[in-house]
Amino acid sequence: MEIGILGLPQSGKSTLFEIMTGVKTGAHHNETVVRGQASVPDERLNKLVEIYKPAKATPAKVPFVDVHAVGEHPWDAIRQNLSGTDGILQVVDGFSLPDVQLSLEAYHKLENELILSDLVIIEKKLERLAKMSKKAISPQEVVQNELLPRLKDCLEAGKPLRAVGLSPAEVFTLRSFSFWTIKPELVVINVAEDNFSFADKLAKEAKLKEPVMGICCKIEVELAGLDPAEQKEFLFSMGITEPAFGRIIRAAFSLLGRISFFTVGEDEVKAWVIPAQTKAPKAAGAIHNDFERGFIKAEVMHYNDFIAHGGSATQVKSAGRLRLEGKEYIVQDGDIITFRFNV
Ligand SMILES: Nc1nc2c(ncn2[C@@H]2O[C@H](COP(=O)(O)OP(=O)(O)OP(=O)(O)O)[C@@H](O)[C@H]2O)c(=O)[nH]1
Ligand SMILES: [Mg+2]
Repeated sequence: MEIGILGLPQSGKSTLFEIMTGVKTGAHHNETVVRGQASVPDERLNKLVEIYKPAKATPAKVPFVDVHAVGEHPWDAIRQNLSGTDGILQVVDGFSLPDVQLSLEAYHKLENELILSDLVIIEKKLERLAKMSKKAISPQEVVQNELLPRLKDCLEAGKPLRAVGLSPAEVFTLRSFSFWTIKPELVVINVAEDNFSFADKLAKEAKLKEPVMGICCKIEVELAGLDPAEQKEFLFSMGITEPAFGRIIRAAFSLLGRISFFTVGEDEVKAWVIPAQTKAPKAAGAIHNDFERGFIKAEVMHYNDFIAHGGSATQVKSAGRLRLEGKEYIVQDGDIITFRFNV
């Protein structure tokens, strides 16, 4: 799961990227994209670490990409760089222009550039297909040829492709195009420190289909520089319950349909990110290919059961809540799993 951070120039993308990943972009200012990893804050992982006291604790990681778009047609140049990106986070300047209409215009300005960039791709492909002989067109292109006109209509109406309501199979057929606007999008309004309610106000008035949330990057930067005790005090004094970091990651998880499961032991307690509805062997494959290849069974207890039974796997077992699951088991958010495999 990788998330690309897009936004108009000087909207606060790099600031947000640095808050999320800790990677300073200053050293990479000549590069159009910079990659980094955000550690997923998860109270459950902290609790498991408290109980197991492992040598190593590893939170789940979510890759983010900071994008610095310049020039005439920047999006076409960046498209391939972000082809593996699962979602887009658009940062909108809500601090220098605390006016709903102006911020919305800023949002749509970038959105329209992305729509236009996708449209050019479709037009080129349709032109090429029209010139090809029937025999030279691959079966996949036949499907694309049927789909693309519908997508073109959508873009020409000023709507992103995610508004078309494509099936997962159709999205799969179109993956080689790396369309911008087919990706799920989270809108993050970068608000001024004295205007927290601005994002809610914008969300209410704009009625976008995409989820909207507010963050004050300036405050979050200050926050990141404090130790945990000072952070708590600072948050309390600002009337904030938690750093925006956690809210953004959770929103991204829900937008992209991701869940976490855990592996535990004396050596390491670790959280893993997988798509919801993943079957046990595939989840095992997130750890190691051999685990998937040689999958036999998954020994599963749910985090909630584990905590309800005093953090004792033995008690979970005697209560009959430790399950042995097979290949068809769909891993649930909060599962604690030991994989049995044979290679
Ligand atoms: N007042 C205020 N300024 C901010 C905030 N967030 C970012 N800035 C300022 O806005 C400017 C741009 O921030 P960046 O994070 O570099 O923005 P960017 O979108 O990465 O910019 P480019 O990569 O140049 O397009 C910097 O001077 C920041 O200090 C904020 O929440 N409040
Ligand atoms: Mg930047």
